[in-house]
Amino acid sequence: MASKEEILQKAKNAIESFNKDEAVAAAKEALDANIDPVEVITVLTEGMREVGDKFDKGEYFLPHVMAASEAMKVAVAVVEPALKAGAKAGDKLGTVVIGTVEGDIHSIGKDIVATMLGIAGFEVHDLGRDVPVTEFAAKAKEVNADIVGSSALMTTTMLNQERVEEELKKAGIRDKVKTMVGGAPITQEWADKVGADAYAESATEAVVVAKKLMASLKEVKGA
Ligand code: HCB
Repeated sequence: MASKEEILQKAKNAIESFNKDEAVAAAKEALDANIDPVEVITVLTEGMREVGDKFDKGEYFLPHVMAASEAMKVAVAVVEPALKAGAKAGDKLGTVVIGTVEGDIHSIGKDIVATMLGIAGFEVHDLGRDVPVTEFAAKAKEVNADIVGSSALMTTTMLNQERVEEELKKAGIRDKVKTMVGGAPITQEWADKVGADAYAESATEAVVVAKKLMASLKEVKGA
């Protein structure tokens, strides 16, 4: 029987070699071997990052990236039910509105963040990708959100995270919500620059950050 490390390596390799069948098989094998689904998602993400790095270096081209994203999607779909099954029942931690900003169709990372927040106990309203900046504020108002999370993967679209902040102010709810920004080009410096309340580097960190934001929101509201 393959060891845990071997199975996880297989899953990562499957993404890096854009092999959907192997990605699905490795994800299933991981679940059968009782490997924590969060660990599986983490290695799949690492695989996707490697593909991104190779794309950056000119070793891979867009069709490779598209094929790798497909492999990532099907593997995540295998693991997701197990992640959800492990979700803690109990009180809702808070309400989150999340989406990838206008002009940006990258959704893999945002999807993982949305899933992990849901599993942690947040009510998540996922607006999808290429979301008009006005929609973040409108949805936040509609569902009385505690946190508005935005994702941006391109230097050109990250500017729209600042516009999300502005729209929340225009809607008169900026002081009622906490904001979290993320995505590959995003940094803490960027979060500070646009006036976001927090930056999260990964989906697991997004959960930690969201819980901290809830605590600070409760302090502000005196709850
Ligand atoms: Co895309 N792409 N792409 N792409 N793509 C990037 C982002 C580049 C950096 C690649 C490069 O040139 N080096 C680049 C952007 C350059 C720039 O900054 N200006 C780029 C480009 C240019 C483009 C197109 C314009 C290419 C073209 O058509 N010529 C086009 C975009 C069109 C558009 O959006 N209008 C495009 C298309 C694609 C796809 C469709 C082939 C595919 C996306 C599939 C999909 O998402 N459904 C794709 C992919 C996969 C990538 C790379 C290779 C990987 C992105 C990814 O999924 N990473 C990426 C290279 C890279 O990022 N280095 C490349 C894996 C996930 C798990 O990581 O960072 O997204 P993540 O998310 C993390 C983390 O950031 C955090 O948690 C997640 C999980 O741990 N997080 C949050 C994310 N969002 C958060 C929100 C929060 O509130 C909190 C935390």
